[in-house]
Amino acid sequence: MEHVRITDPEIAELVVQEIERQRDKIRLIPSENYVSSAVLEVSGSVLTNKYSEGYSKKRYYEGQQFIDQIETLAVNRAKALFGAEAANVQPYSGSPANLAVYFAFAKPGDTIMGLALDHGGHLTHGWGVSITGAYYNPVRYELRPDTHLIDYDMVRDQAKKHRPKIIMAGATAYPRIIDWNIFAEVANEIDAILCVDMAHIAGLVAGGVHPSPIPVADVVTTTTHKSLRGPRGGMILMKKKHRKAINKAVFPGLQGGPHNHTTAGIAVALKEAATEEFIVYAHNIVANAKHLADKLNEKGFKLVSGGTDNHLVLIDVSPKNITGKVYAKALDTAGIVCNYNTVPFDPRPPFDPSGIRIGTPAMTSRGMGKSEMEKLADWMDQVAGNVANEAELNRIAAEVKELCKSFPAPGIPA
Ligand code: DSN
Repeated sequence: MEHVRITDPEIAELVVQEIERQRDKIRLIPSENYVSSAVLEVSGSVLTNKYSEGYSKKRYYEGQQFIDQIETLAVNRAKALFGAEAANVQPYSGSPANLAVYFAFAKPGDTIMGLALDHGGHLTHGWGVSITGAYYNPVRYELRPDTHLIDYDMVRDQAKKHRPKIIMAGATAYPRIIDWNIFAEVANEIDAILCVDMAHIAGLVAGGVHPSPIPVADVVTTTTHKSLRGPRGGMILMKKKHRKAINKAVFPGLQGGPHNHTTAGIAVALKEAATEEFIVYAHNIVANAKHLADKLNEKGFKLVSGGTDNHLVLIDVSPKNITGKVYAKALDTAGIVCNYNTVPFDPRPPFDPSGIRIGTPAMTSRGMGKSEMEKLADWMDQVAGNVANEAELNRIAAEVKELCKSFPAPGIPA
């Protein structure tokens, strides 16, 4: 902060406070993580000064001697890590990546199909308030009311009835493994494009703890900053036959110049994700989530689908006689950060729903393991019984801070 402290002390101070917050709290938002110092370095580099509309060797501006090499490295590493035939690393994030897919394969008014937002899907899977719900004709599939697992019969029935151009698979709040093969069969039956949005689980796929959608999907979109542990950005992996259409949709269809500092950060993160260490990390994310889920179950928490297969746990806190929002805010005061979330078939509104969503990618990056998950479950239970007890929440926050000291976060000075 040495330079910004002089130019803009106000912003410098706020950044320092955010560093301390990330250092001192247990971060359980399942879409967040800690990137390495190497990723931070290139993300904050002079690459931010360069415009590079186009693709390697085919740009609209000169001076691409090094940017071309950086982008080519990122593309090649993405293809190698995920076994993809082609990759585009330019989408600014997950939503633009999904938009590019719609733009490539559908016209406004065409039917698209995705998992309903209130059942764990994303806004860009055709939800009404999103451009994807407004410009296309969205149809939804849901979870089964008895198991809270994806209703694959409904996927098939809806697809046959509405014949969407694009089927979107993937979720933002689904704790179980998704069967990509069923989606691929259905897409084949109606000649639709299958797009898998693997944003939440990209790191798990890279580490071999979630089946990969790459062999069966036409295109796979992802953010790069969740379990994959890269900078904030997006990627599209695809079959070779779709490369032209997707590249055209990203640029010039949807975006201008790529964010080269992010592209370099993605390249570095992909190199990190191709290591043995990352495979161990991915396995630990899931082991931690399962252990935390078991401990929460023992304490009488009601988990959606009963537990987890991945990095994420969705909890219905209504049996504890609190709402998700009240609980999430109390947890935050106690130094444990999550987000409130609807649960399937939630009678409550999204801004004050019945559940919270937690996940283990960030705390696993700090090296936390089984015994820390047990402590965490204890604290979460104590918070649930003391949501209005400021003194108790502050006591827990102090204990959380003390624990965090033993687990330095990547990219953050101790
Ligand atoms: N905001 C992301 C999440 O938290 O899941 C999805 O884009």
